[in-house]
Amino acid sequence: MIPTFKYRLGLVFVLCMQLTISHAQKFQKDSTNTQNCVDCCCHQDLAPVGIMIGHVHGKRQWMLSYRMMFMSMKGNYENGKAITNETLFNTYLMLPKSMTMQMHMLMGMVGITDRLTLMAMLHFNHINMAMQMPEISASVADGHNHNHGSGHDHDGMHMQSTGFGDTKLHALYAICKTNNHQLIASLGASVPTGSIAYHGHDDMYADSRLPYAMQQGSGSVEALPGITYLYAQSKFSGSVQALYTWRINQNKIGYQLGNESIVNTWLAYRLYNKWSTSLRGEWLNIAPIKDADIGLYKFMEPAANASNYGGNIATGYLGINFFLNKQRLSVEAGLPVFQKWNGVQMHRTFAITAGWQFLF
Ligand SMILES: [Cu+2]
Repeated sequence: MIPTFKYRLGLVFVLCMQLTISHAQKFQKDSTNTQNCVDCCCHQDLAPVGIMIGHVHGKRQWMLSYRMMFMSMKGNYENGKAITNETLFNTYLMLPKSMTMQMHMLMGMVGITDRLTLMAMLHFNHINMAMQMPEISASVADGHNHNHGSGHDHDGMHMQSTGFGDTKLHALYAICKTNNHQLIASLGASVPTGSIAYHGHDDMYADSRLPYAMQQGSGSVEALPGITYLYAQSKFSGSVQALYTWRINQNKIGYQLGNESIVNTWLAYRLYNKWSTSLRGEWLNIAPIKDADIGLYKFMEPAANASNYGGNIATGYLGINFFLNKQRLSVEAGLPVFQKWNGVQMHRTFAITAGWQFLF
């Protein structure tokens, strides 16, 4: 199953690239002059706010943006099927109840030339996971006592981490750029500024690192190649995009988060002068974790087990943009339409991103 799936993944990637290139080549002929895109894509950027790489700038054109993303997860599933707590407590000491993730992203963008744009992005995250224990362990002194004093109210147990995530730097180059079309090759690097050594508090992982999902960074240097095709006119806009996160090295704790592939496609339409709306489909594949954090007891809870990571999710999004001179306010909400994760994991329930963007 796995090689076939990877083969299909590769095929989609190549097809996507081929399609965008051939489509863009058709219009390359029109691009006798590479005009600034002031009036077609940047100034009136119809792209949904969840899209991080969407366009290149004209020379010396700056952009500053802030985004806040909220994501929630719930329930326990094994390879896509719901699984009862009773079954899971045979293997794990604790179980997650729900998880929320809040990400704040600050981004700066500048056109170096009419074709080359540089971009930097800072992340600040707050991750929270609510936990549950089997009913009995509050009253019975069981065999696997793990740093718990007795008499805690386990209902309110949770773990959380807050801090800066990894910093991403991107170079975007327009292979083709006309009034209406952009074909952008992008290459980014992720600098591992986010902590991978967050410890727990109180009675949750008090003397140990929190599990992988609770850490702020990957700890690895990442290469972020991508290709984006953008069609933009004043009333209508659309895009196809393929992005990859290649985690190059094992981090200093001794594991390596899985590589990620994203295929994005969106359409946007201007409703009135100041409003636009968008529809987006996103497919995300995350590869499993390589090796493990040996400081974690893997039967503590599913997130502490490195084999419970990675999988696939397809998400549908609906977005709104509001334009005010050179500023843009946006919201985009997403619901998963399909998800299947490796091992035991929670399912994503919804995601919402709000953002402000300023062009100068
Ligand atoms: Cu921009």
